Amino acid sequence: MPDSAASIPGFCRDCLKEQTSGARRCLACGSPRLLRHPELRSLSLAHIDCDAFYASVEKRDNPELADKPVIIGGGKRGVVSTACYIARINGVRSAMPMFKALEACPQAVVIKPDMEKYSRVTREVRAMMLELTPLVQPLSIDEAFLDLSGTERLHHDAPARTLARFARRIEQEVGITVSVGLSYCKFLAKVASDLQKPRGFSVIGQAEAVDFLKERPVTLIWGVGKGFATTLERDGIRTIGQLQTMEEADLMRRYGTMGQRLYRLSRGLDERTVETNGEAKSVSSETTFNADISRPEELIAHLRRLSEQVALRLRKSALAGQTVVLKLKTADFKSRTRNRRLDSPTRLADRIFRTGLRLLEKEVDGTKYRLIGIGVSDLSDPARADPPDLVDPLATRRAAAEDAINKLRDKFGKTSVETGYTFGHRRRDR
Ligand code: DCP
Ligand code: MG
Repeated sequence: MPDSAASIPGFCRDCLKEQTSGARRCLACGSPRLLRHPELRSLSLAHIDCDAFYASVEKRDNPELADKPVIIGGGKRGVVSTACYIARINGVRSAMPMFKALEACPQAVVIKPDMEKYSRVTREVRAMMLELTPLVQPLSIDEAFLDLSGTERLHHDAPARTLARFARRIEQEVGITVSVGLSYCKFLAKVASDLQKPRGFSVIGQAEAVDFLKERPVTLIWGVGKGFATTLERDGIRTIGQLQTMEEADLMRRYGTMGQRLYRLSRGLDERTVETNGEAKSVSSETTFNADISRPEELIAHLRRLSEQVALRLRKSALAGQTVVLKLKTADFKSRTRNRRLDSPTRLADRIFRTGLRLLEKEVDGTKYRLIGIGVSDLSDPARADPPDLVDPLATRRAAAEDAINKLRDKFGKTSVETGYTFGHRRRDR
């Protein structure tokens, strides 16, 4: 530790004692969990994310699991929802097929998700967040942004210390752990919360932002998924540092509005504020095509992918929806929205997809579309979703989807739906 460490503001995350020396351990309690940062007294935008959320809740409720690898998943979908950090050491990851996870970690204890219980914990954690600030923006079942600016007087403490106290309280009173990211903007607060998981607390200050980002991959930037990263890579761009050397006009010419985002976020410029905009009314996903599409099999492939995305977001936000909404925009910018209400709420990609397919069937008449979207509204708690007697076993589900595709095939000829049918093959691979 350099001598100057003594002059950098810092405190102990265990006993909260201010640290006035550059020592490696807390002078009061001996803990090594010290937090020091030049901007520690001024930063106030936080992102908090629970560690291995479902698994931590299960471990809390069964102390025998404490030292064992635990995987949450299975049930209707044969994939891993999450795994505890012990199972992750063995290579288990979220969204991995369960059989692969068990190959990697055969000794793991597998537990089916109990969404009702996790939602309860979410509500508890959220209520405690609201004691810190009214500016809480939940992003999913286990994470939220918090704006703590102006809360010093209320808490008689700087935001950083209030957050450390909060993390300690969650451990003591809820029995799970969280990781905190503290910065001056949403982008870097979210990045920071992921740096030191589990039980992390990372700070990214204004002064270091550009340097911090320089060596990182472009995928760190919000909205840069695998597809867009491939586009960037084709253009020779891999690191955020490369974006930092490019002109805004150039990036916008190449990538449209996304170019502007790349320009700004690569430089740590992010003015988005923490919005408390109430509860979501619908969950949806849409895509605009590069070239207009009329072929059913292409539309179906997009519908399939988007349905998976909607289902993932529903799972992550602990929601289910009862009305499926299909959205189309024609080449001449006319919108078509079609709804169907289900017998029970759903959070399954297959049910969303099949319902969307039935709605889509009536719209494929040679019209060229520039956009397709699928979503669900009438949101509710997932506890009542997809009652087993109403949800077909996998084989019947596949058959139903194939039925619908066959209908289209009858209507438009065999080859027109050949690719749509690959959907059936993909499912079998899982
Ligand atoms: N989840 C899921 N399917 C996924 C990803 C997540 O069902 N593909 C669920 C289970 C997670 C919860 O959402 O516990 C929160 O997601 P996170 O991405 O925050 O993952 P964890 O909290 O499990 O782990 P981490 O410590 O990395 O945050
Ligand atoms: Mg988490």
